[in-house]
Amino acid sequence: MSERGNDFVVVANRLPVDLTTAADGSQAWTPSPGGLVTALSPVLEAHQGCWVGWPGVADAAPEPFRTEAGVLLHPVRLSESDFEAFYEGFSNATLWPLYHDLIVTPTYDRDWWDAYREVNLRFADEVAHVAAEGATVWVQDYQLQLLPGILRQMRPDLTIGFFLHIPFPSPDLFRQLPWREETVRGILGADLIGFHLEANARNFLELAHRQGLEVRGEATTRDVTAHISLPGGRTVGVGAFPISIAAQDFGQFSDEDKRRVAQLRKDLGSPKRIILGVDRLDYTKGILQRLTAFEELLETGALDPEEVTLVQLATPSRERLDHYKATRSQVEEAVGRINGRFSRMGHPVVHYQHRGVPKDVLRCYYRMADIMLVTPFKDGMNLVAKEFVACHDDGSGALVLSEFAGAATELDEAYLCNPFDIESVKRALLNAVRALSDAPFTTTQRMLTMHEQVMSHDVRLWSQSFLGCLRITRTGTTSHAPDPHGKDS
Ligand code: GDG
Repeated sequence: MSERGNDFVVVANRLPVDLTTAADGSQAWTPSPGGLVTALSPVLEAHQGCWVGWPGVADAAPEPFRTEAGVLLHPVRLSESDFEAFYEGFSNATLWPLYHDLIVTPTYDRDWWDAYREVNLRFADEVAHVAAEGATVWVQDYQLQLLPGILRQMRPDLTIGFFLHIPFPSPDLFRQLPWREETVRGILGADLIGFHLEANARNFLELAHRQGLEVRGEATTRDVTAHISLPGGRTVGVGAFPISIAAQDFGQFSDEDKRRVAQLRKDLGSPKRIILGVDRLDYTKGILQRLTAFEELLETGALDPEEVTLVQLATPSRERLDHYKATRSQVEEAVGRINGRFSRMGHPVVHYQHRGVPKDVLRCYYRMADIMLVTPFKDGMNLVAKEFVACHDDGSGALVLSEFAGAATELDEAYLCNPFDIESVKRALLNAVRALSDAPFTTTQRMLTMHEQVMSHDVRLWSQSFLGCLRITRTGTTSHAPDPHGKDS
């Protein structure tokens, strides 16, 4: 199998594979398609594409292999200590809290930074190995911010895009980072830098301006009208590209699915209203705050425990980090307390599950829920909000959404709230509950408007618009940036 000569390379911290164990104990690597895979598959497939990433298990790496659709998966090996310092440490205990506006205090550790640099270098070596002359490389997310700069040095022939999936903070926060110049230099190795929101892009442009670089134009959405000029003459485009979901995959409900939805409702005791939360168990997601709001509404009698049930699905995440352990304890304590106060035997008012569910089951939960509670303190986009909306093509249901989620820019027909203000969360939740009974025409209109927005702005549009702009940014050079429609191969 030829590993060189890939015209289009995606690089992400994680490879889209899982290590699965069969009944006989044998282990195999199996592709695990997620949103990013769905978005990029047409381009990857049309261009002999290659995906470079860590397979998710320390000190193990399968041989490179092709998926059924012909995409080459190329693993990068990380040791247990790389995982601790690069991934858990610098990525998730330094950058994650800093970029989410200091919801918890970031740790600045020099050894973690060394590991971050070293792992970015390793990724760059692997990419340089698999990318064809003049190939396009699309680097994903905060774990790999140095990669564009390193690759630019190693392989000036490449067209490089970089997309950040989490928020980019204001320059006043960012300047805390002891390695801020090197980080910005790394990102600026790209030809095009994409953020979810114009506000994130503006933060980056402001930072570049403060570092003395020439900035021209304003950031816009799905377009490149802002540019940063670097000493030496290279120009970098900056724009907003709001990510979305494979909307079609969520919205289609067969009769079998509908029976499943009805059964789920029955399993919960057929309450009048079901409120749902679905999150990775992360302190940015505001799970405790939404539980507190729910508890206070039960306490005052604004909500009746005989009529409402809250279901919280919390997928385990970054479980070895202290802030994540603390968040889990607080959430589970609140669930226990609320149930202790307001449940009857056999009828808990909060159903809590600390494990994931398969995607086809998750769709049924979304469809079953009357109200979706999405209350992050800060979120780059939040796909859960869009997935819920995609599952309500009939206009049923209502979305309570934090103003601090990127999705609020597009889903402004949601019941918006400020998660830092419990009264605001209570108000939005109560308004949604009441509107479903008192103003069904309004709630239907609001949901249908959001549904139309999500269906017409899916993840395909995201990847097409980014890659289209990347092509334009490199126009006049020897770029072979792929046609985003996958037709030019
Ligand atoms: C980062 C940014 C940005 C959750 N529980 C289950 C499950 N999920 C899936 C959801 C959704 C995904 O996980 C979570 O995506 P979010 O966007 O909500 O949040 P992050 O994980 O923080 O993602 C975020 C995103 O990157 C993309 O750029 O939107 O702002 O933080 O797709 O469906 N899936 C299954 N079972 C579960 O129990 N199958």
